[in-house]
Amino acid sequence: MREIVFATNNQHKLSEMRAIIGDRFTVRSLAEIGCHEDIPETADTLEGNALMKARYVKEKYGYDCFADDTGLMVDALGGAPGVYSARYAGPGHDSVANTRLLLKNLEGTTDRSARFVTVIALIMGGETLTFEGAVEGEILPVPDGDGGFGYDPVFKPRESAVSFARMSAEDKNSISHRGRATRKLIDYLSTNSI
Ligand code: ITT
Repeated sequence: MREIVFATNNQHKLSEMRAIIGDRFTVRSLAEIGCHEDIPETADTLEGNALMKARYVKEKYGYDCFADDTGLMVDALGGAPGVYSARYAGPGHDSVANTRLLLKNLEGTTDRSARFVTVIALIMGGETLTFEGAVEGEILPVPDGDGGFGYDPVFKPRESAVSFARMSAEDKNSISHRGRATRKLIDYLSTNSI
């Protein structure tokens, strides 16, 4: 089986990615290659951060790999939290605090439109490529459901009657930002040997 490393410290992302990629490739985690540190992501774009994470693993560990950076862009907040989605409520990755702050900042707002965007950076051989996926939707007034992760309980995709947190993993992956970006990655990997 062909193998590729996914440069993420987020176990939810890893599970989603493995489910989307299925048995086409073996997706190896950072733990499996002995990388246990927090990889810096200090760029001011999703693409910049995805490239930073993938390059870190390639340069320090030597593996071909890919990384994903994801942001939730809310129109009424001028695109925030965007690239700062992971630390919207301050340092750390506390999704409950991030979500609470998001809902507070949207109190009284009628325009709830938003989109999730994922950029995947792939470093393979001498090549560096990026793939993007997005899903349009809206921010619900209160969290709904306990599946998924991160902002899923407050994000309802336009083509769904319920939040990502109420959808099966399969249904989320079929329309999500990550699913869409990953299918472009799969197309590329399938036609270019790894
Ligand atoms: P890595 O950088 O280690 O991959 P991370 O959790 O820091 O993991 P991101 O910076 O890409 O990942 O994530 C930005 C934030 O968006 C973070 O708070 C996530 O919980 C959230 N997020 C990412 N993908 C999501 C999804 O599919 N559904 C809901 N929230 C998501």
